[in-house]
Amino acid sequence: MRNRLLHALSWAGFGVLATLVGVAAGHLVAALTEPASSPVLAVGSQVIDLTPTPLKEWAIQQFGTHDKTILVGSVLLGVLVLAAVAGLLARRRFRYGAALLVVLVAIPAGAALHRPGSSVTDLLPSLVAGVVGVAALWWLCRAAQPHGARETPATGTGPSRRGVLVATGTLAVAGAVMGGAGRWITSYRTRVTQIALPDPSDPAPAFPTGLDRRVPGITDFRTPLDDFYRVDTRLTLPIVDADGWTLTIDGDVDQEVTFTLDDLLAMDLIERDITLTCVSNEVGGRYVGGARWLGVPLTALLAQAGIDGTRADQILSTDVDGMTISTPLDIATDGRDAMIAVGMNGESLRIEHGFPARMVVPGLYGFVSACKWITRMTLTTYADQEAYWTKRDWATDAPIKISSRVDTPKPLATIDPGRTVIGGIAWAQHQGGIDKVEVRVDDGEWQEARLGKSAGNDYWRQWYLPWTAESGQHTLSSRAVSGDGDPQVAERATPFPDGSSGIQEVVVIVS
Ligand SMILES: Nc1nc2c(c(=O)[nH]1)N[C@H]1C(S)=C(S)[C@@H](COP(=O)(O)O)O[C@H]1N2
Ligand SMILES: [Mo]
Repeated sequence: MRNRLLHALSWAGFGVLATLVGVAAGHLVAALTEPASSPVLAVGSQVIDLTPTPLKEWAIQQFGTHDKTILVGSVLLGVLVLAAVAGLLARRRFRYGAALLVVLVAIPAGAALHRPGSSVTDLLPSLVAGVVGVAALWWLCRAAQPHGARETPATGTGPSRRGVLVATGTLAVAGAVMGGAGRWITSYRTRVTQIALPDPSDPAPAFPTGLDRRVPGITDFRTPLDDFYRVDTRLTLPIVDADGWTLTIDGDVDQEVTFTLDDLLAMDLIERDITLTCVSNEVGGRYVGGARWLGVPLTALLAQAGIDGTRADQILSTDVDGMTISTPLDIATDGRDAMIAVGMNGESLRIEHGFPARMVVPGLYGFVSACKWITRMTLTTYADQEAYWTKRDWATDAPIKISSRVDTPKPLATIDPGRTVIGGIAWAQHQGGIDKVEVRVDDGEWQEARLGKSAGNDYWRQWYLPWTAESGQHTLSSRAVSGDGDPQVAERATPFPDGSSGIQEVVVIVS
């Protein structure tokens, strides 16, 4: 009985091993061609695109930046369960198992073809995965049933233990090598590339000193690139060649124009401090970051295409892979510092932040303004064309809501009684910046916090309040008022469809 179970398990294992080797081979081929077409990633991306918005929001809230790891892990787990079944089928008849594997690869093949901007060559990784997987399964079957026996006797040592060991060992090593090589090649191809950035013709003023040192635990006044949040629909970074990259403006314009990166770098550049915020940020969340951006004013580019007579009400931006983001044209051209950015904190953009160029529009959430890896801006109407998130029922007009966050003490921290500091950050981009922040301990009065220096109306502001902590459990809250005089809205709202609101409550233990 026990022997039988072990036997069945080892066949399930054959299916899993054969599939893993196939997936690794597919991953390697994808790394050399188009990383996003790797079997598991292609399926994962398809899942992202098909997931209903509420479920996606739930996953982002639940797993934060790990949501993608968990997604890929779940897809892989599902594949491996089916792979085990394929192994069990192969024990009866190799053909059955092989057939299931072929069905299994058809899914990523379809998904890879379904990606925007995909080509037939994107089928290659899935094809290779299928061929290698089936071949590996065949080898394992042969090793386990050298005489073509369909059913091995439940007793006895089983045929060719050595053959099985050689096959499993070789396949495991081959799988690991191919998988590792695929990873390495992908990370090599998406490594940081620096382009020489010219000086801005319109530089930002000297950056004020923040409270970074004075208030331990407070958010850096300028977010280091390594810490800057990243939100996008991608599972892999795109491979963009700066030399071949172009940005085209088309649609309802006087004339279509196309810029190379050198064209952009030769134009007058502005430098601005702007705080980016994601609509998926919950009150108190981490999807917000402040940086110094270098770029070409959007209006300078639009002027070259000519938009005076346009009937367009949106700019539909398209990225290297065909992903689309809409931006209200009137807001983008109302005089604010909207730009096509090529630099961030004095460096060229990191790949994850849109290398070589992206849009930045102060005051609008990223999903309606901050298209990364941008290649096209189409002047069109909301009635005519829908962007990725518009199709998923998100708002099209989405100004960033005034918000504040307690950085220190951390939620559920245990701190010593006595003198300490409550500190954090608040933002009201393009609404006059932050004028006032108030802090409340438990049910006490709202007390006015001290503000750090201002880096402009489009940038967040640090704040702190000295506090004498008494033993017990306490709830800390903050609320902000914008320079335009509007208060942070206390009424709770979820991120969907146009951004969260509410007052954060941080519980700490003083003992
Ligand atoms: N091409 C592309 N651009 C994109 C996205 C995306 O998924 N694809 N996500 C947007 C969202 S939702 C946000 S909040 C910002 C985040 O920019 P960051 O990752 O540089 O912080 O990028 C925006 N630009
Ligand atoms: Mo976002």
